[in-house]
Amino acid sequence: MSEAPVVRLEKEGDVGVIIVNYPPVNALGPGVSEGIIDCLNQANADPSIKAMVLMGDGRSFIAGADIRGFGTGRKRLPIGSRTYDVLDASTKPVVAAIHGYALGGGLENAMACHYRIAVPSAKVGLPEVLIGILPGGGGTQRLPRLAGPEVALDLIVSGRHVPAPEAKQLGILDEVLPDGTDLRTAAIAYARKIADIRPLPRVRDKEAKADPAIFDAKRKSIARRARNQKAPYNCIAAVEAACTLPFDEGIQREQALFAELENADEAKALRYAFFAEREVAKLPDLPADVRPYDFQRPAVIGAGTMGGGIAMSFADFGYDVKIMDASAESLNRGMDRIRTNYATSVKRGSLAQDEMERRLARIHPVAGYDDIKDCDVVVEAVFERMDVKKPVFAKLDEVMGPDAFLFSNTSALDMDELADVTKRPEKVAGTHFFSPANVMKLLEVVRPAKASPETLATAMALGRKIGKISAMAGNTDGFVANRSRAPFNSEMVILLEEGCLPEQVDKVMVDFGYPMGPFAVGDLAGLDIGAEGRKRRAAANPNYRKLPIADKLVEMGRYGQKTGAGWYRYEKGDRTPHPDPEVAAIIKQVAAEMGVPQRQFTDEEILRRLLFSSVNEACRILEEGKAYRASDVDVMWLHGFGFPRYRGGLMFWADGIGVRNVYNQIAAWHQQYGERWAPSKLLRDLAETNTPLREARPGS
Ligand code: T1G
Repeated sequence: MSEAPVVRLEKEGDVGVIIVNYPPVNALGPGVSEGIIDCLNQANADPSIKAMVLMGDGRSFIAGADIRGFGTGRKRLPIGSRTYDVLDASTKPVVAAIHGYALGGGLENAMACHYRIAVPSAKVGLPEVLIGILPGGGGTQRLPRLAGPEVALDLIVSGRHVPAPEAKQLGILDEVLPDGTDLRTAAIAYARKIADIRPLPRVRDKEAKADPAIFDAKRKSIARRARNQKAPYNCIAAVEAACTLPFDEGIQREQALFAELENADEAKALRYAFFAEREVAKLPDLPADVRPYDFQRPAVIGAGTMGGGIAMSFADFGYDVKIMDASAESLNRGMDRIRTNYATSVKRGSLAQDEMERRLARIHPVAGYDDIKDCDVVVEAVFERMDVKKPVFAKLDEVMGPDAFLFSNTSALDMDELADVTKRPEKVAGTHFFSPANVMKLLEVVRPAKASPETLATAMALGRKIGKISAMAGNTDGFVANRSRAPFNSEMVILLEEGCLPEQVDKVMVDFGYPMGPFAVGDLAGLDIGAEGRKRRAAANPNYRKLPIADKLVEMGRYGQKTGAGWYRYEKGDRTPHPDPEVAAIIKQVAAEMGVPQRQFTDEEILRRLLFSSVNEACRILEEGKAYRASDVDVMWLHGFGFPRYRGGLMFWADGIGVRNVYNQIAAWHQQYGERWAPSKLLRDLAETNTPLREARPGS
């Protein structure tokens, strides 16, 4: 049986309904644009049709160009013969009827239509900048004409999705239908209503006028966030062209600016990140029919920084959540911290006061275990020590219903050991949130050996349901994210022994694209926290490479921001890190005691010493089968450690240098520094076959 056409024309009396059917999101895949053009031409040639509707089958209007086609050299329709041009030339009105998403080329097609209507739940946007390009289907020329240059700059440079009601207010939509209206019926009625209106209202015939100063102002306003990137600036230039050039010349300018981006490293990295974030949700070794349990009543144990942030995550996504702590006093402290966090967001303007109240009302502080026994999922977030977590799990096992899932927020503790405290190990998994838990998107799901497929699927789904990106990790010390990061944390201190200063290393990493340097981050998190972990590892492993400089600072009580001094010193009430000559002296003294020869470092060597050490460890993790994919490691680094997204991720970035170059450098440092730089077997094998890191397979 021939496949259903990706685009079809259905006649409803004097209205032609053009329907796109290219699951799952009606991207403009092969044949879709051509299909739309054919149907438009057919309907325009049919005298019995007075008006048309363009809409999508399934869950969405059109979600944009087929991103998989970029960088493949796939032939595109020439300017003048694209859907947008055929819509412009249409002799009959076309109504875009939007549900789900109209994004990128989807919204561009809608803006080339004469009218746009949508259901209230629809979202529209031009998110191309998020994959390192710009709207290449006339969006940079039509949106300024439809909604004004300022709105166009906001939407095109941010890439944000706009809910239908707001899009109506901005002038992008002509109508938002009442809740529950049948879109197709309403669109046909709308088409009949406007069928005879002439001249046809074409967006290209409008004018976009702007104060030229807004473009430089926009460039200044994005400077920090858009560091090392080109796409945001090309977006601004394209919108500027809409306000300074006739439409067709503006289209040519848009194409030229688009062509500069499509095959640039930035776009390749951002496309990779887009698909990596979708791959990470796939659990290849779980039965295909496993379904996550649709939990409804979460509870959080522990109202500290992490527990409070986790409770906020549930409340932010509409869940009523119970939270408890060991004492009423610590519970109240936790609730105060939650209120303060929300109030800060309200003050910053990122959260409305009434929304804050609604979210707060969903967080229910409760006195004890008896108050949570009806919950169906519990996230334990007590102090990061086994002797504290074990009694909590034993108690939960005793109190909670037999079907309740028990998850632990731990960053490194053995989940098998914790699961074995219960009589329901199949219901136990790790859910490692990153601090601050209500902000950081990564949720690392740790799989104990006895966890059931349903438990793992439920933990992964829990992350998605509260706005996180869930990534699966094997139960190994530090799991995947922190274990792959650990060598970076050591190497950065060892560099100091050899002659670097914290501010030099931090500058290298900020210039690379991190929002903050690793030493400044250490001061923020607290140097005493890291010291605990180092002590535990040194006790467990006599060969553990100690970090005397870091230990010295902690011995001196220099914990970072919380003590006014750490790697940097801080003025009272100010979080700005200031290089501290006392730290330089400590470094010099400890290095001299260790007898480490001092030398100068190039920025590139500092960068590679830190990141290659983690690439090597990530290869070990993959070798051991503790992560599914190299791209999963990249997703963790993007969303757990702030790795700059426009570089794709740790492994993607290393591939840009070349797996052989990475291996050879690590092998050389192995000769120079000894075992900590021993190349992993997987890395050696990949180098021998010149196979990109991101094609590495677990256990290979
Ligand atoms: N191209 C190809 N595949 C896509 C796709 C796209 N545009 N959008 C989604 N997919 C796949 C995705 O990989 C996943 O595949 C499945 O669809 C479900 O996606 C000319 C040049 C629409 C908000 O940037 O933002 O138009 O994993 O899991 O959470 O100027 O998908 O199942 O195999 O994300 O419901 C502009 C990108 C393109 C939109 C739905 N458009 N997509 O989210 O589902 S450039 C975009 C999204 C462009 C023009 C320019 C989201 C979504 P698989 P999902 P979702």
